[in-house]
Formats: sequence, C-alpha cells, structure tokens
Amino acid sequence: MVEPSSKDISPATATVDVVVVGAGFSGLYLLHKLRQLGFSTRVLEAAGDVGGTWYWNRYPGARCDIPTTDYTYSFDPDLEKAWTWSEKYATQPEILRYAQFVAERYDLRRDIDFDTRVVAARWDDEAEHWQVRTDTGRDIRCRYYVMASGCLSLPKTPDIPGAERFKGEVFFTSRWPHEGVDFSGKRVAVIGTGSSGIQSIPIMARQASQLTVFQRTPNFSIPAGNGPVRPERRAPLEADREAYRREAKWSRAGVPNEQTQVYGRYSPPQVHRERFEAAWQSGELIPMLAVFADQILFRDANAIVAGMVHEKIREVVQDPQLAELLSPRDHPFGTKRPCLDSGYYATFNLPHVRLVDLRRHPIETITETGIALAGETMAFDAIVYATGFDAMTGAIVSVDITGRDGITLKQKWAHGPQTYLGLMAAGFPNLFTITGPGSPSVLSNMMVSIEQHVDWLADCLVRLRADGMTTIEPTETAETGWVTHVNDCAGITLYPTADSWYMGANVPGKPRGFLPYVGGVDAYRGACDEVAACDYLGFRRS
Ligand code: FAD
Ligand code: N01
Repeated sequence: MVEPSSKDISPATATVDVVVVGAGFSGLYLLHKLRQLGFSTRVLEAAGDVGGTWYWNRYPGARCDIPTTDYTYSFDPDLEKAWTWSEKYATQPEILRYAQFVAERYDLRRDIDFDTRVVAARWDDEAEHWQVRTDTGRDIRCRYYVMASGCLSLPKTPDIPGAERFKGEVFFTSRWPHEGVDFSGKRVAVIGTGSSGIQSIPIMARQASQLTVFQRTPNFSIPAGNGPVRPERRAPLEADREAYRREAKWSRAGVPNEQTQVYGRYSPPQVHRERFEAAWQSGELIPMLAVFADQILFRDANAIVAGMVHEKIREVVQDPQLAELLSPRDHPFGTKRPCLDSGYYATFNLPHVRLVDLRRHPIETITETGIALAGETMAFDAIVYATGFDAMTGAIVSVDITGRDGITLKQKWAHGPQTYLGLMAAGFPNLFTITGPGSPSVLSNMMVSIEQHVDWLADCLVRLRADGMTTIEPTETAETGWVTHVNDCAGITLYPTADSWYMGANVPGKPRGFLPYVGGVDAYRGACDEVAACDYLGFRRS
C-alpha cells in the first residue's frame, strides 16, 4: 500500500493509491472519503476549478431540476446544517458556490490538479497499477483509477453542415463564457430544445431583438413553479433529516415519493385528472413521472399524461398551429428527459420570437452570416448551440483507456457499454466508473446515486486492503448477466422507443441501447449491498 501522503507528491513522478478524473460532485466526495480512509488520492480536472456540471453550464437560466433540498450531499449532517438553499431550484451560480463551499470546508483543492485533462490510461498487469497520462505532459501512477468524469460533461460537436463558417458569435450552453453574454439588440438563433434550450430561451428572449428557435423535436416541459422552498418540502426534512435521507436512498429515484399502485389504464378520467393536476402543480419531475404506475410501461397509460400536457401547452400558446408544433407527438412522455421551465411556452407568444420546425424545414447549411433553410436564409448576430452531450459513455471513452491484453475500453464498448453494476468492466482491473452506464445514474437524483457509488467503492477498497488484496475485476459471466438484466429491465418499458440521449440516439454513429439502469435506486442499492455482503460476488479479487 502506498503511503497516504498525497499532498507531498510531486506530480511529475507521482504514485498514489487512487487517481480520480473529475472534480464535480462525484470527485469531490470521493476525494474527501478516500482521504478520511487513508488512501493517497489525486484528482485531475480539466476545468479551472471544482463544480463539474455547475462549473461549465453557466448559460442564462441554468438551474437544477431536482429540488435543491434533495439535490444536496447528505454524507455529513454538519454540512447539511451549514448550508441553506435559497430556492426550490437553485441557480447554477448558487450550486457552484455550494461545490466551492464543500471544497473549502474539507480543504479539497490541495489534492486537485486543475486545468489538467487526462488523455490516456494504461493498465500494467505486472506492476498492478494504472499509468495515467495528462495533457500537461505529467504522468501519474495509481493502483486504483476512477472515472468520475460526468455523464453529461462531453458536449456533442455540432453535426450541422457549415457550422464552422459562421463569422458571428457562437456559444454552447455547455461551455458558456464566465463573464456572461449580453444579447441586447441582437438577432439570436438557438438550436436545440432540450433542458438547456428550454431553460435559457425565455431569458435570451428578454434581451434579444429577435430570437429564432430551431426545433428538431419538441420536448415535454413542466412549469417549475420556482420560489422559496415550500414549507411542505422543508417540514419532513426538518422533522427528521436522517429518516428523510434514508427514505431517499431506498426510493425509486433518489427522492422520497409515493410509489403509486394506480394504473392509468384501469382508472376513470376523474382520477386521471386529479392525479395529473397534483403532479403538474408540484412543478417536479418525479411526481410527473409517477402519475400512474403503468405510464412508462404502456402507451395507452402514457398517452393520458401526454395528452394532458398537450392541453396545457394549448392553454398557454395563443396560436394553435404553434401550440401543435410545440407539442411532442413522436415519443411517449418521460422517455426523453422532460424539462422544467419558467415561462418557456409563453415565450412563443412574443412577437420577436419565432419557432422553426426543422422536421419540415431542415437546415441546409450554416453560412458566414446566418442559417440557410431550403428557400430561406436568415441572418444572425449570434448562434447558440443547446445541442446536448455525448452522454454517459462520451467522457469515459474519450480517454484512451487500455486494459489487460491491450484492449481499449472504446473497443470493448464499440457495440454498447458492458459493465458489472455500472461500476466496473471485465478486462479493466481496478478501474471504476461513478454513475456509469448500467447504474441508475441520470434516471435518479444524482446526488444520491453519486454518494451510493462513492460509499460502495470506498468500502470495496477498504475490504481489499483489509484482506491483503490489490486487484478487483468483474468476471465476464457476472458482467454478461448484469448487461442482460439492464437490457431486460429497459425492454419492458417504453424508454427504448424514443430517439433519446438515454439511448445514445443523439450522437451520430453511437450504438443504440438504453444506457442507465431503470430498475430503481432502491433495487440497485440492494443488489450492490448484496454483492458486497457475499464477498464481492461476481468479482475476482487477488
Ligand atoms: P460532472 O459534474 O460532470 O463532473 C465531471 C468533471 O470531470 C468535469 O468537471 C469535467 O471537466 C471533468 N472531466 C471529464 N473528463 C475529463 C478528463 N478526461 N480529464 C480531466 N477532467 C475531466 N442531475 C440531477 O440529479 N439533478 C439536477 O437537477 C441536474 N441538473 C443538471 C443540469 C445541467 C445543466 C446538467 C448538464 C446536468 C444536470 N444534472 C442534474 C446531472 C449532473 O451532471 C449531475 O447531477 C452531477 O453534477 C454530476 O456530477 P459528476 O461529478 O458526476 O460529474
Ligand atoms: O441536451 P438534450 P441538453 N440539429 O440532448 C437538439 C440535463 N440538463 O443540454 O431531440 C438540430 O436534451 C436536440 O434535438 P433532438 C438533463 O438531464 C438538465 O438540453 O435530438 N437540433 C435537442 O432538442 C438533460 O436531459 C437541466 O431531435 C439538434 C437538443 O438539441 C441533459 O442534461 C438543464 C441537433 C439537445 O437536447 C441534456 O440536456 C440542462 C442538430 N444537429 C441539462 N443536435 C435542468 O433543467 C441536437 N439537437 C436541470
């Protein structure tokens, strides 16, 4: 075991117990935890500071979509007492301040190399360590290597012809300038109507002289009803914080919520309406995803929810044709991540805001001065790409990770990610992923899933140390079984029917397959605990 003295390690020749890629919420908690357990740990982060998602995504209107009272660390009760969220859904600057507060409170920055991108990592079977290469030219060796590199951290490169030609200002929601952007008096194009577009469009519309929204697929969006944290949300937390957090950990999606037994297809319209309105008024995604027990299983049940959202859109958007264009018809509700908005649909009633339906009028090319459709060319001062991410696997395989026998993870995952429990892959000893493909991850409150993975991993390393062992790797049998289970669970739902980033369908050439585990945070936690309790069943340790 390497001595736990990471702060004294010279990065040029360093060897540590654990290298962690990423200083978002995953990397920060991992560093804190491993340090407490006496493992020397170095975090390598491409950004200039901590925060991950909340460092990069500074676009106007960026907020969380899980209430911040839930989207928060729970590992230290004193930390919980030391921080109070100002709103139901905190803004990006506030969440970033929280990450910075955590980094300061536990003195984490001294073990993080910022502005350092990991480009490659190679397993040395004889020495039983990973050799990690960075873009600064400094290498670092470690026994355990953790990709805490984020599920939504690698922006999709624009796959639109002529994108490089445009001479005006270009922005990506996922890489927003730190100094902010003033669109006053400008003609602005926004491409993309996922969560990032839907959050930012109403704010950009307040500044721009003209705002043109290029929509390929309409998305379902729910009014966030933001404001101070509601008393009914605060009360259970304040009454018994420990019980509340425990309930979250053993819930379906990482937030305490009723597990309904009401089936849409077997209940009367009055029940449909009551349950839908209650969920809609909550302004929260998880209740909206659980109006009926069967809404993600059967199209008829799902159509009840979708139809009522369509009604809501028609109530707000004055022009019926526009309302129809904004109404998703191509995918069942929830099979793409629904959005939370503040005034999104009403924005389209403004005279200077225009919606372009890319299904009927595809972009022919981006030009030096604007965007050309068949038969129409529009001039813009700025183009905003809200076009999303190479989700879940992108950041992992963008690092050239070579495991046992010279096989890269990219090669292994060429037809889709293969993992055991979303934590490890056969052929890649001592490599862990946090909230990786095959785990509940993006289908859950990520804070709960991050903490669960970090705790499991930390326990695993402690057990290896206690047992005098130095390597761990899943067996191919266990991995195949888990992948089958992940696919079987997804297969009984409607999720695979949508062209979503959950399916890898947003990135040209990416293999199609449902990436996260849909079996629930509770079932998943149970499986991970059981595997550990059974002497790491399905893993080979030595
Ligand atoms: P990240 O925060 O993505 O951090 C990963 C870090 O790794 C990044 O800083 C990145 O720079 C770094 N990195 C990646 N590759 C390398 C490399 N090769 N070398 C060095 N560094 C590297 N989830 C929720 O549960 N609720 C929400 O409300 C919510 N809102 C979101 C809003 C937005 C705009 C986005 C994009 C995502 C949101 N998510 C939300 C998901 C969010 O990503 C997670 O909640 C969480 O922040 C992920 O933390 P992380 O540390 O795992 O990853
Ligand atoms: O990305 P997206 P995002 N031409 O992939 C369109 C989290 N998040 O950054 O659907 C034209 O959802 C694409 O169209 P289509 C959250 O988990 C949370 O918005 O592929 N259009 C789509 O409309 C979220 O789900 C929050 O047809 C193109 C859009 O761009 C995830 O991050 C806020 C195109 C991309 O939507 C990703 O959200 C932000 C092309 N070539 C993010 N390529 C919260 O609210 C893509 N599009 C907490």
